[in-house]
Parts: sequence; C-alpha cells; structure tokens
Amino acid sequence: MAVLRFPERFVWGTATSAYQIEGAWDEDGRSPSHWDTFAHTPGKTRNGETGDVACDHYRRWPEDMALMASLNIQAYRFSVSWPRILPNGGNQINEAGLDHYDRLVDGLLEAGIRPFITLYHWELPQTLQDAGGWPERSTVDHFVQLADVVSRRLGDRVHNWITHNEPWCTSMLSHQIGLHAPGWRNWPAALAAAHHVLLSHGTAVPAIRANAPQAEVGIAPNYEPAYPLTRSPEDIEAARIWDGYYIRWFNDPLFGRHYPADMVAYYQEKGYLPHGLNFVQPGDMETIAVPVDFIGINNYTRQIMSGKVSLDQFQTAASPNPNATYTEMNWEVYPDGLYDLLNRLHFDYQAPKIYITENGCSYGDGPDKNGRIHDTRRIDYLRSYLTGVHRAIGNGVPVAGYFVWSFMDNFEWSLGYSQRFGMVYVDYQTQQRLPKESAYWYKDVISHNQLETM
Ligand code: IFM
Repeated sequence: MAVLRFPERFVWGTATSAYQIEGAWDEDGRSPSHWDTFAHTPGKTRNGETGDVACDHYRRWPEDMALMASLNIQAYRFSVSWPRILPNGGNQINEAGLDHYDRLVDGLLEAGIRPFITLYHWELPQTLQDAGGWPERSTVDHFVQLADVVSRRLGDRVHNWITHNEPWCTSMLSHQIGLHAPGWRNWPAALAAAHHVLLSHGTAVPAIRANAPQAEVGIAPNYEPAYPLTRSPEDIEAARIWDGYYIRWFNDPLFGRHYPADMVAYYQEKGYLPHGLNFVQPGDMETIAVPVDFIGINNYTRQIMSGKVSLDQFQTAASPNPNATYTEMNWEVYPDGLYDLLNRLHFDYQAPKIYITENGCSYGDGPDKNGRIHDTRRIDYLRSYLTGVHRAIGNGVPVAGYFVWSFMDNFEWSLGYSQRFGMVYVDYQTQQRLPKESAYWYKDVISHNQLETM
C-alpha cells in the first residue's frame, strides 16, 4: 500500500445540478425550461421520467447540506436554475427564486463549505427555446443577463464561478445527436449553438468579474479523449476526428486558437457547415478567448476509435475493450484518460489552473438487509482516477481541486432515474438519503488529504 499526499489547500468537493436534484419545477414562480418540455414529451426519457420532483432538494437542501458537512465535504458545485431566477427568460427577477440560492450560499458558508456556482447546466427557459434557443445569437445576451443578475447578488460571497457545464452537450448532444433537450438532429444548428455557447461564456466572464472582483471564473467542458483502436492510419484518423469534434472544437477557441482548420474543412466537406462559419462575427473569437482563472475538467471515460465509424454513428463509435471494466453507463473505466488529459491541458494548452469539476461512476448498488451500501466498485473507480490525478500533480500540472459527480443519486437526463452516480443513495419513494460506503471513504480521504492505494 502507498499513501499519496495531496497539496495543501487542495479542494475536495462534490457536484450536482439544479434540474437533476431540485424538483419543485413549477413552484415559487419558476417557469418551464426546455428540459421540462423535453422530459414531458413522450418517448424522450426512460419511462417518461422527469425532474418534476427529483430529489426534492429545493425543499430538503438544509438536510442535504448538513449531510455534506458531516462528510467533511469542503466545496459544493451546484447550478442555478435559470427559469427560477428569470422566468420566461425575461428581465424581471423572480426574488423567490434568487432568494433560494442566496439562502443556500449562506447556509453553505455557515457550514464551512465553499460554493462553486455553475450558471448554465442545461436549463434554458422554454420561451428562449421557442425564440430559437442556442443556435440563435440573441440567447447570448440573455445568458449574460443571467450571469449579471446572479453574480450581482451572490458575488460578495461566492468566489468560484463556472459559466457553462459541458458545451459539447449543450450543442452537439442536444442539437446534432438529439438525445438531450431540445432534441434536434441538425448539424448546422448544433455548430451555431456551440459558437453561441462559447461566445456567451466569453461575454459573461467580464460581467461576473465586474460584480465579483475577487472571483475565479472558468468553464467546465466535458472531455472524452479518443484513442485509436490500432496504429492503422484509418484508426488514427478516426481518433483525430473525434478529438477535433469533441475536444478541440471547444478548447481551441477558448485558448485563442480559433476553430481548428482541419475540422472546419472536415465539416465543410460533409456539408455540416453549408454557410461556412457565418455565425462568427468580427471580435467573437477574441471575446471567446478571454483569459480564464481555471478550466474545469469533466471526465468519466474515453473513446476507442476505429476508421470504420463516422460521427453520425456516435452511439456505436466506440469499440469495446475486452480487457476493461465498464460502469453501468457502459462507460469504460479508464483512469489514464484523465491523467493524459490533465497533462495535455497543462503542457499543450497551458491552462492556468485546473479543477476536476466532475468525475464519478454509475453503479446501482442499494442497501443490504442492514441498510449498508457496499459500493466498492465506486471506491475502486474513484481511487484509480485520483491516483492518476496525483501523478499529474507530480508532473507539475496545477490541479487545485476535485469534485465527485455526484453528491447524491439523481435524475440522469434521458436515462431518468436508472443510473445512480451518487455517493449518497436516494430512495425516491421516501426521499430518504443514505450515505454509501464511498461517502465514508471519501470523508476519510478528505480528512487526511491523502489517498491510500492498493
Ligand atoms: O449527470 C451528468 C451531468 O449532468 C453532466 N455530466 C455528466 C453526468 C453523468 O452523465
């Protein structure tokens, strides 16, 4: 056994998002979001499940926060629900909605837990969706208004801000693949959406800093690195395309490199950019490349690419690895993927500081007859990924913190409640919370600021 010490002041946290846990979807003046509409549309989610009630966290947050504190969690990454704060995407602040987050922030600070706010974790007011949503440039201004309103109210107490969660999901998964709201399958719209999400990030960063001068501001893309199945030129090419589609299309503009030329050519050849980059206006790329204080990394798995697949076959793009283990999302457990990413973000992109804003796994373990939940596979998963994080820190990569996805089981989007990512089990019938073994294991890691490896 080895003991891996983490740097002093390393931040140990956990993460959730509003729609996945809050419930109370139509209470206190909240208007519908495009996810409410999507989830209420037959056939879009597993068994028609919705976030209407979810974990009822909107009401139960004091209990959840107390549980977090009892587990020594140092930081909590949560998102705000846009339609709770600015219903119907209008200018009128819904005080009841904003007050909710005000109280949550105060409660967290009193409990000694540092709040990390995500402004957009996929809840677009339905009215803005009706007006065209993210493929429409006007959505940028609306988002910046949200950023201004929230940072104006909470910026005196919240020092860590994340503009967007997973721009690839907001754009491609939602507008090209169609698995998430609004469920479109339209390449040009997806690429326009990606641009507007990035632009809204770049425009919001100075607005947040104006209201919260001491704040660290960043963004949390999801990174799924690609590895070629073999060393054949076709497989290497497929991995390059995947990398361009998933990582470089977002990272390159954020780091001032413009959209990757090889991917612009590829998309044009495929007919995905019928009007070229006509959504890019003068000054946009400079706005997007605003220096950030940190990059958030959301990483769970990798893709093994072979030349036989195209991006349109996303669901079957990956080749299974017969030597690997998989989580219940059917995602390969591949801790070296996170290790490689951390090195790349630092040595290639020179990210100033990195938080791992999401990492975790879905396993369905439930209570045994004594009410204990032995989620040892989760502990093994977290331990293996954290070992890679420690190794990257040893290389000089400036990793400042780590957030387990998720604090508690919650609504996993189109998969409904079938996937349990939490360190805390939620009984959806009774809303009882039950920490799993991994929660106590994580408490131990946090308390000693170190990891014991096997
Ligand atoms: O549950 C999601 C979260 O909303 C965004 N990142 C990935 C998680 C697991 O799929």
